[in-house]
Amino acid sequence: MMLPMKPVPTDQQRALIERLMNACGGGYSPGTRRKYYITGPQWAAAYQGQALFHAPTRQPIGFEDVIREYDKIGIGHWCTHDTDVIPTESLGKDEQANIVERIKNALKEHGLECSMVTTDTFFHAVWAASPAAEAPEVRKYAAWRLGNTVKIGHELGAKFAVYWPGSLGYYTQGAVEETETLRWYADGLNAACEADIELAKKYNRPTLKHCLEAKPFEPQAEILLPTSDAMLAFIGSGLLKHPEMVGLNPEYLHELMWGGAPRAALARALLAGKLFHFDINDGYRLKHDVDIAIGLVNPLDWLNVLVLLRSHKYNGPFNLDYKPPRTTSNHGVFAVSFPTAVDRFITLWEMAGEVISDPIIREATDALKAGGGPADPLDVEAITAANRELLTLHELIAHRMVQILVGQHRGRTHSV
Ligand code: GLT
Ligand code: MN
Ligand code: MN
Repeated sequence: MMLPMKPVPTDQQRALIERLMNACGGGYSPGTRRKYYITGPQWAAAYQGQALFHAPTRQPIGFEDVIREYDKIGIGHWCTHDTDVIPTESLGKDEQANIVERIKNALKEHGLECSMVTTDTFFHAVWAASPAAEAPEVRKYAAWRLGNTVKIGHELGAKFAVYWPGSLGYYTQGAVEETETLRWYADGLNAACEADIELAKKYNRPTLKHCLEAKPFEPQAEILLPTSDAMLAFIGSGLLKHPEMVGLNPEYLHELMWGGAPRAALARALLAGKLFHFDINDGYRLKHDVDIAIGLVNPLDWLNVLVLLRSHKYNGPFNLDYKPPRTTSNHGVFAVSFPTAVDRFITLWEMAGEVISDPIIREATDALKAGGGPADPLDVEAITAANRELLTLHELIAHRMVQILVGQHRGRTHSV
């Protein structure tokens, strides 16, 4: 009979975590991790576990510590909201310049690059009626905030600006006229693009890639741009002055949340030439934004997503936009959450390469595309019969992908 384990004294708990992490194996070196365009958000590492209904479980942590820990792990890029690092009341003031200088130094010291900047247009009370509110002063302030973030982006060497519209929507219908609000939202993006064109000249840099991020259910009851497809339509609506500067930052979970297939959403963005940036995480359909780390819920779906992106040579950032669970400690965030998330991404990326070159999948796919060659191309029965056996390959391909996912393609079999 197994004896129950003795309580683990607090001063031995970190050592236990380290020992079990080592026992897990399968980790990559920081050097290997840095070869991937993986970006680490300030807000993900600094998240204290204070989801709705929850008190924080972790201590606050500043950007200097986050950048240092990302360096140790081998996460080569960092990104931030304006107010993750600069207090709202200091934006645009001398303190902003001082903080930007400190960020530059920390990035330089640790050999990280700032990949992306984003404006927080959801937390402060000023955004209660959205950044595209009726009051012109709110919209003017929003336009200023977006331009100020673009400026910070240029100063830090970023290539991307992300826009999650946050509270663009409503709780009760009728007060908001949707077409008017969307026009106002477009005005904000136009102001950001125009500011960018000027700033890019001043700093002698290319303009940023401006990426819209959709989320279907939060933080309003109804969202005006709830999906990546809605955003594609918005980019093509004629409201944007520089639609060529604007693309998408889809988030895996945000597409899954509304019941979509993330891989199909990404495919539509690829076809439109708008897949600029990608937030990687995991979670469940038709639930709130749980932001679980990549591959912990849907590894097979993730493998499929990466097959699509690898085969289309997507070369933008993979942004670790997830929230370490509130059961994880401050130590655990950097000892377990981030290294394991990065390593699952790399493993799945490598597996996607195996799927693409797998001789069985390749032959099966080629055979499906060759078809059965019916004698009479207008005879519906003959066409159906010619493909009847071949179509079994759909299921065989799915089986093969699971084999690759669990390592059975390398001869691993399971016995009781
Ligand atoms: C917020 C949202 C994320 C976005 C961030 C960028 S803010 O945490 O839930 O999905 O990517 O603004
Ligand atoms: Mn996101
Ligand atoms: Mn999310």
